[in-house]
Amino acid sequence: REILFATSNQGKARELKEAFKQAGIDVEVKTNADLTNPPHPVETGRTFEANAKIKAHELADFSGMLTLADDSGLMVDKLNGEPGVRSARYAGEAHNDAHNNAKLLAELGGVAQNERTAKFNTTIVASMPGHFEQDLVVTGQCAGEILPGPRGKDGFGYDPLFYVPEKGKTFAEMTTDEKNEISHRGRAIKKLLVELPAWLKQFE
Ligand code: ITT
Repeated sequence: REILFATSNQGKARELKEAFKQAGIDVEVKTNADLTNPPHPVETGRTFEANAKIKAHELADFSGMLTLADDSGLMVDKLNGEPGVRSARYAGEAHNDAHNNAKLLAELGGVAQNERTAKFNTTIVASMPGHFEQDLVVTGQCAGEILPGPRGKDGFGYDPLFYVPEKGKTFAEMTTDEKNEISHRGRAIKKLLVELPAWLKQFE
């Protein structure tokens, strides 16, 4: 059994593969990197769900495979929820973690630590080719704070700046398993794995 995870982000792919492995799910997870000349969906939606559907549908049509897509973002309270759905292109279209993190720190310059609260959201869509009206949608969130500087070497994206008070660590100071236990993506994947078996039955 094979499933396509419609992502070009290797950090997301690592986390999903690890979560599936931990749950004992015996499927082979492919990503865009395993396809020849895959399309590059333009994320024009105004919500995580809309953007996840754009990615899931384009790649399901292209591949003919059962397809998952993940649209995620960081919402910072002091920045009125920014960067939100624009998290990947916060510092400009050339999607670069270092520039995005630098911009986030600059925007929060001078803001006291107790006002640097934020949360991550992940929305995952599962799409069966030809049955997009029956998409499965799950979400997960995780609350934390934006540190004044990076901590940790693991993870990806905004992870070195995202501190989880209950754990006393940033996401970049956690192993993939530790991050999955509490993260927005880990929580969304847990819901997905609960709902997927019944959802799949309708296509048998
Ligand atoms: P795909 O669309 O190909 O899946 P992407 O990186 O463009 O990959 P998004 O559109 O969902 O993904 O953009 C999310 C942005 O938020 C991007 O800059 C990520 O680096 C960042 N991000 C997402 N999940 C994250 C996480 O768990 N930790 C840190 N940063 C994360």
